[in-house]
Amino acid sequence: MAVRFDAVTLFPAMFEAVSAVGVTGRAREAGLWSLTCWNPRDYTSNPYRTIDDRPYGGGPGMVMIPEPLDAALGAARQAQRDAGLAPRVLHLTPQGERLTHARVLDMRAAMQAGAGYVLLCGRYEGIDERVLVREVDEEVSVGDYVLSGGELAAMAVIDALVRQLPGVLGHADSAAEESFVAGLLDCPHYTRPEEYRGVRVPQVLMSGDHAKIARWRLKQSLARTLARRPDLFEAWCARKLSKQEASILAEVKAEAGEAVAASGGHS
Ligand code: 6GU
Repeated sequence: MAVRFDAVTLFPAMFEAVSAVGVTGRAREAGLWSLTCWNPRDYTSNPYRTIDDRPYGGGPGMVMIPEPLDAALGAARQAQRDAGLAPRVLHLTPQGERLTHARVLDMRAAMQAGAGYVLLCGRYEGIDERVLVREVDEEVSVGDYVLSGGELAAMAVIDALVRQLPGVLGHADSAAEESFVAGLLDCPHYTRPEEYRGVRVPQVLMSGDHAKIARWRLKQSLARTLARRPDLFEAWCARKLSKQEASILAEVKAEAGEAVAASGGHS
């Protein structure tokens, strides 16, 4: 199944990063996904090719004007319909819902069921609200900070989704991914040399005992998640745990408790 994205953007050149390079670049060259950019500037009707104007009510910054955006969106939607897809318009905005692994999998499912995504990338202070109300199906943010435009966020969506398509990652990569898929942070990784600047690779990783290695990795993941992302840790603990998971969890909690006690309750 080939996945198709269309991006409405004033800066199509930015998307070369995700289209041409690395895992996503190779997957695109292999025909697993495609991207077509639609530039609102190409849909302006005035000689200055203006795409923004001052906000009603005053204030700093400029707002993208409706007509060229609507025309670019319409062209992108039509191209998707011509390709047999049902277009969904995804607006990248800090006002959107946070992008999560679960959301990425929902988008993949929609695409596998025949949806295409039109990624609407704003610039300046934003897009005229009347376009958003009429045209947008979903809104996504990539975090609580402000980017200069939706392009980097759109590329984050594309990258995260393309990685989840069958045939994109090799076997080793997919295995490495399992820990975050399980809702935990990843464990530490090591490669040669065995000792680097006085620090040795943990002995267990050289033992060849795969069950023991898996147990160690899960314990590392849990300890890190507890320390750095208590929200994810709570959610993981609330699942139904296997005997082994429960036993590792008990160890991690005990050791975290000891660490707190040893610091006199200060972190
Ligand atoms: Cl989706 N867009 C912009 N402009 N800034 C953001 C963002 C999106 N997500 C976080 N910051």
